[in-house]
Amino acid sequence: MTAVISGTGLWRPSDSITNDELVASFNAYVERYNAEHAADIAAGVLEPLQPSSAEFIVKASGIKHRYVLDKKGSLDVERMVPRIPERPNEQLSLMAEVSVTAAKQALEQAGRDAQDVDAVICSCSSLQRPYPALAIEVQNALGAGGFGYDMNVACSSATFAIQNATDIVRAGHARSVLVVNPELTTGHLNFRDRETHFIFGDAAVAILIENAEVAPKGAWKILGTKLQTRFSNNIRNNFGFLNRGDEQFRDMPDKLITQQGRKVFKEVVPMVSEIVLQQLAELKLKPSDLRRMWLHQANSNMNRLIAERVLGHEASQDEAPTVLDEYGNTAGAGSIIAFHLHSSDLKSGDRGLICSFGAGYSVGAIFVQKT
Ligand code: CO8
Repeated sequence: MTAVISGTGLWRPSDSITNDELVASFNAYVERYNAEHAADIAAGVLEPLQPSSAEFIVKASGIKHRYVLDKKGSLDVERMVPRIPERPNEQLSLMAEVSVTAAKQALEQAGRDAQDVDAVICSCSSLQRPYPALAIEVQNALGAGGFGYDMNVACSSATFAIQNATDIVRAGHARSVLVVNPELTTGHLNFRDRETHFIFGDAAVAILIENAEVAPKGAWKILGTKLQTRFSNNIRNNFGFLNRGDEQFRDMPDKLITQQGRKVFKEVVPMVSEIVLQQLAELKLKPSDLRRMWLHQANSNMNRLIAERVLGHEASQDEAPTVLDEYGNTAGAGSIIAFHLHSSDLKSGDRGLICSFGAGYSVGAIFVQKT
């Protein structure tokens, strides 16, 4: 049985932050911190904080701008945390709401109703709550049937869920599986950390995976998938339900994302390019058979290197489109945003690669062909 991607959808917040705005807020915080701790800094017992710079951010990452849930709270030097009012249990939760918006677009693109959906997978880097599953809330809000469950594979959340959905369709358990990937990353971003404050943005995507027999023309046949993980502490978030058992460490910065960016860069680039090349060979395809690569959107220099190692030449924007300049790193959603915004011009028979990489480490490669 063949599985296809028959629709995708995208939600993004209306608030956004430029690098200059982000750096102005961060540097105001640094100035204030250093002034408040001037005596300890002068006595050599405390290191002064260093300012951030918009030039560094663009050069090191390619990011110029990001969409965020709450600009005011994120930039307010008194707070530097998005303000996200809690909702009563009777109201649709925020993550379900943004997922439903993206899902409706994906269904519309595929010409489907929610009643056609037999399963929902909600997969993302940070789930809003442990249970009931967000996927079941989305299933209920849409009026879909079947079953739903949540999963988390950090930046590879969407691609790993596509593999799950493909397996469900191939096994005959469902004809249409909806994957939603709500990445509200700023809830877990430390806007006071110079190393990471500029990296992430918020977005949600949805992908409809269906049995090819019921899918519309123009859907993307899934030619092959490859997942790989290798343990690393270089991207880590220690937030979890056991934290409340140790008040001393409960609110420490390691309960937000921390990373050794340089190490990640060096270790992940070879890992991704090797997996893609191996899988191409297994599918009896050549790199030149790939019309386009929709790569994870973490760092433009990283994507340039990966694309070059796979294709054997520097990739153009047409071969490997970038969206992170506008969206920042939206964790699992990045490669799907690139696919959603930059795939409609491809023709029947064109092949491409959706590829994620991130914490874990985790790599997900989905090879597709337009029908
Ligand atoms: N402004 C100015 N200078 C800075 C800044 C800043 N903001 N930050 C660091 N510097 C300084 C450093 O201190 C360093 O100074 P020195 O040379 O004196 O030590 C210098 O600039 C160079 O720093 P780096 O070596 O760290 O700079 P890099 O060129 O490596 O760039 C990056 C840093 C951009 C972080 C880069 O390494 C990178 O993008 N690496 C890959 C990271 C990656 O792909 N991560 C994947 C994360 S996604 C994921 O899986 C997580 C999912 C969870 C999502 C939810 C999160 C909220």
